[in-house]
Amino acid sequence: QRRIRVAVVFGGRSSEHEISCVTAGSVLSVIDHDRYEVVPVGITKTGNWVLTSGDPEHLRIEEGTKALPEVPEDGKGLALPFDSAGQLMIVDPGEGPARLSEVDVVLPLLHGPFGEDGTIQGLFEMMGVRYAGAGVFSSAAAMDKVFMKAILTGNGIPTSDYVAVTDRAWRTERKKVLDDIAELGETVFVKPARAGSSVGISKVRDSSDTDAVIAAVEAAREHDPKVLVEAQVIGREIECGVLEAEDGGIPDVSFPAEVHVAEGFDFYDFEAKYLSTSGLTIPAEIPEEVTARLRALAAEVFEAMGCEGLARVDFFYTEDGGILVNELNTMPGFTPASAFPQMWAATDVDYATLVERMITTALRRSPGLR
Ligand code: G1L
Repeated sequence: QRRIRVAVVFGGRSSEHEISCVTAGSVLSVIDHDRYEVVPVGITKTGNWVLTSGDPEHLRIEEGTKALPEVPEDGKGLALPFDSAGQLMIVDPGEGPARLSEVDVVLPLLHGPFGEDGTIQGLFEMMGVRYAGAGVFSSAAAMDKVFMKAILTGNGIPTSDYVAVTDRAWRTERKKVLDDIAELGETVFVKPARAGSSVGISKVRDSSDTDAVIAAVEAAREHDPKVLVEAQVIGREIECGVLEAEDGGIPDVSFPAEVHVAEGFDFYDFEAKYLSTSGLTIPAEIPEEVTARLRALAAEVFEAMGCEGLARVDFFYTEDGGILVNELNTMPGFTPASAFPQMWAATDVDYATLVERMITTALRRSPGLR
């Protein structure tokens, strides 16, 4: 009986290449090698797909030098042609052609554009290969803050007031757009609609200051022609981890975490940002009744957005007891120190079990039917 073949795809052209490698190292160190045959597929910083080392020793921060891992450019090159049947092939010059479509399941551990925005998910759909996590539409909708707002509000899920600024509206009806933005209240946040990280975001303290709003919208438009302007919410930042249920029932939701954003820091070093749990309180110190409402709402968000596998839902909890959905992340930080695995650890699901669940829930699907 052959082992289940799992391709772990990591690295990539994004600025988060290194954290993707560290994440792959963590996943590969807990995966059950008796049950799974791992195919480590690296994407180099220049975008080449290579069969690379899956040794966790090569995928961690070097002690002493603190050098970050990356996918080496000189790895065994893999060409990615389509064969005559339209199947994408990985050609390994050393060991003959191997098809990525012949793996049983893919774990895409990639950040940002072409990783968590539905594009690589579309590639896997075309190849007829199962993959962990959200599908094409959910991934794309979660990456686009304007579409996400529409889906949440359409499902009666509370979220902050906002104005979507399309390229066309900005060019042809700017006065109306500026009036709508001023209606949002004094302080607003201006963000590119689609952006993995926090680039292009500005805070405008007086939304009736047209020059300041125009400058902020133009700054966001450097990253995306579509911009989202949100009313400021004053509240505590609380998040929950969600897992697709194993029995097809309501999604499972972890205990919540409170995130304490350290003020006065513009820059975190890599370890502080990704590998430390210091900014988290788990479980969040909030009333039991609030915890129950958050967990129910997190499951609703997961279902409204059509998520699969896993997601992290971020909320604001306001002074007056209100709860608003802030963000949805279909590929949350996933090292053992990240919030998502930490919240599950506090809910009695350990890291190795999480990885196992990502594989088994993905294997249960019929490719093409989502
Ligand atoms: F495959 C899983 F398990 F669904 C999965 C995929 C991706 C879990 C978590 C992530 N997250 C990441 O890959 C990342 C946040 C480290 C991207 Cl750099």
